Amino acid sequence: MAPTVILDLDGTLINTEQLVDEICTAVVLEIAPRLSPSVVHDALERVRGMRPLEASRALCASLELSTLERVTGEALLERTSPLLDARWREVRLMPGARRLLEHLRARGVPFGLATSTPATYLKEKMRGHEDVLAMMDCVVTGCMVNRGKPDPEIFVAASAKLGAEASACVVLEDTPVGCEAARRAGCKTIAIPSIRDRKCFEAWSDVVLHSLYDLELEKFGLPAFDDWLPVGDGSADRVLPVPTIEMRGPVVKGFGRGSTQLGIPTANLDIVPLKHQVDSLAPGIYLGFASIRGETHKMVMSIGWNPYFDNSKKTIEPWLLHEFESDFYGEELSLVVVGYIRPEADFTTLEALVERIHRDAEVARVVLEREPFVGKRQMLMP
Ligand code: ADP
Ligand code: RBF
Ligand code: MG
Repeated sequence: MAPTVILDLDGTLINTEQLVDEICTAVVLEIAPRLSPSVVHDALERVRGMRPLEASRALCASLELSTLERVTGEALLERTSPLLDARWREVRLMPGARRLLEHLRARGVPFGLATSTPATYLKEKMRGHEDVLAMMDCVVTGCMVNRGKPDPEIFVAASAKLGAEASACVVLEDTPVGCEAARRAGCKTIAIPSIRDRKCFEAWSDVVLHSLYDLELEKFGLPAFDDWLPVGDGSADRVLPVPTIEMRGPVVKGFGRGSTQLGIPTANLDIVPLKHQVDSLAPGIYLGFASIRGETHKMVMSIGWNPYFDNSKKTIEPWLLHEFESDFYGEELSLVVVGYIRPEADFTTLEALVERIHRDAEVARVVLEREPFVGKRQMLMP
């Protein structure tokens, strides 16, 4: 039987998780100022993927809001819902979501949505992305099942609607409860965690990825993506063209270890004013062009948490492939990001990390001379 795909929505196809975290944390801290934001954040990560009322109840229970503040799951939801409703329109598609759906559609692979979101929120969340919803061969919402994730019911229902055996379905999920539900339904499960703890996915997933860019569909009997460009010369390296993203800002101080520890200086940008651009790019290693002091250079950059150093703060770190006479802290740097190379990796040694970054630079030196990348260089011309 030809494989079929079932997709989760929040955190998998659309980027709702930061918004939900922001609003829920603010409301919970208003109710219980005794709590720290990081405790609330961890509790929120544990309820991700559940239906709203179940998530709200579980949150109240784990933070003892019901016993200490006398607040029920229903009452908490009544406070968070209108705040979220007012802001769903800010929600954007996850990087790589449109590419995935368009690829599946072009190859005739049936796919549907299995979301804990009730139908009433779904329209609001998908405002501006109606075409994405319209592409689905079926939609199963949280209000169409008796039991929510981690119960398998929603994936059993979605596979039945798609006319497929659960074992022929490949599920994409970002939460542990979602992966558990999919696995228990008998589906193959691809985890793309939207929470920091990746270990808890292992029991329920066939593979744990970093982003939709890292999907290797052929490993699940699905047609492979055909937009990766080989670097050539017998190397296994390849580059994925991505929608062009421009960023600019003054160069800020980083962790102060790029040049000293790695011999690889990276000119960090402040991510706060660049939130939209950063959200448009999955964490990972990219290539593009950088302009500083009136000149344009090739660059490779990392966006993310640098697993080797286990940073808790996301950074944007471009290494400009040029020798400079002096530092340029505080000076205006412009970037155009054009291609994706690989996910951020953890390495057992510093030497392995450095060697890999030099290989990324070599890839950039070669492919940035070619279309479709070379033409993007002029986006940085004054
Ligand atoms: P930090 O942790 O403060 O980013 P780094 O050791 O990574 O420190 O050094 C980065 C600084 O080095 C940049 O801010 C920039 O001023 C300077 N620099 C010099 N050459 C380069 C280069 N080729 N690419 C990026 N930054 C460079
Ligand atoms: N850090 C990681 O922990 N894992 C990586 O795979 C990784 N790849 C990188 C690739 C490039 C092209 C660059 C410029 C940096 C990369 N880094 C990676 C980040 C590196 O750890 C960072 O520059 C140092 O932490 C210095 O701040
Ligand atoms: Mg740096």
